[in-house]
Amino acid sequence: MAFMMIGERINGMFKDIGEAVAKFDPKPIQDWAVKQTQAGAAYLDLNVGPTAADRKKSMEWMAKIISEVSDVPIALDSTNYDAIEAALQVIGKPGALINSCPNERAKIERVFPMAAKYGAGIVALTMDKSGIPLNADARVAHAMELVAAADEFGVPTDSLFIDPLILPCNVAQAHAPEVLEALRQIKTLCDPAPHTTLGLSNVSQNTIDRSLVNRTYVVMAICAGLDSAIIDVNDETMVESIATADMLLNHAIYCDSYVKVFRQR
Ligand code: THG
Repeated sequence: MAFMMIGERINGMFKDIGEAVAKFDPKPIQDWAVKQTQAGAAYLDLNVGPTAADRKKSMEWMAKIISEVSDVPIALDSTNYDAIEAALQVIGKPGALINSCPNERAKIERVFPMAAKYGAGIVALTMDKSGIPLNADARVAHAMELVAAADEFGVPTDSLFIDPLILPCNVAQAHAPEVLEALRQIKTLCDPAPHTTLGLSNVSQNTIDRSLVNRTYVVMAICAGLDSAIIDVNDETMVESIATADMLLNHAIYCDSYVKVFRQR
């Protein structure tokens, strides 16, 4: 399985996007959609950010203007499921991702049937109301229940992306190896295994060389079974590291231009 990059940049936590959402100015959002598409993103994450006045209206509008400039499917990143459903209706075709759903029954009952109805994938988080566990075993136990829920609601395993949730290494360093172990075990839960994903840039928040921390961890995670991640797709050194890890694991056929081939997929 070739690695899938999910572009992280259309997120209201970035100042330019937050301002564009507030003013309904399409330009910065469409520019980042094109730039990330050209860099090889398989999905574009879309998060209206913490300051959006009307999350439903903002999400619908963003999905519409992004689909005007890019054919890459959208990962709808919100805790507001009515906003996600409105955007799924605007998108009007299968293949989007719902980002995300924790292992909580009421949320599973809202999200999983919606995914089945619209032909969307689900990013499912290994956490519940009590938060994110430290130990790999507890993360895997959540993953197992989420895999069972997908089966229950008719969501194909191929549409399920389990996110074992990486945290910033400067404040939660012990989580990094537990996430790697969880990734290894999640890939053995069922056959075919669910996809795996991470919000990779979380790991490097407030560190001095973010790119170095990101690209080192992503290579370790790919070796453990990570097959997609929400990342800075415009970080060339990271994309090169991902392409090389993928090739060395024999997920992609070697040719001299393998980095270029990876970006063009
Ligand atoms: N799992 C899932 N979805 C997620 C996350 C996750 N979505 C959001 C996030 N985590 C992944 N996306 C980002 C996007 C940006 C940053 C981190 C993760 C980031 N932003 C800069 C910062 O906070 O320092 C903003 C800098 C700026 O303002 O310019 O690091 O884990 N399923």
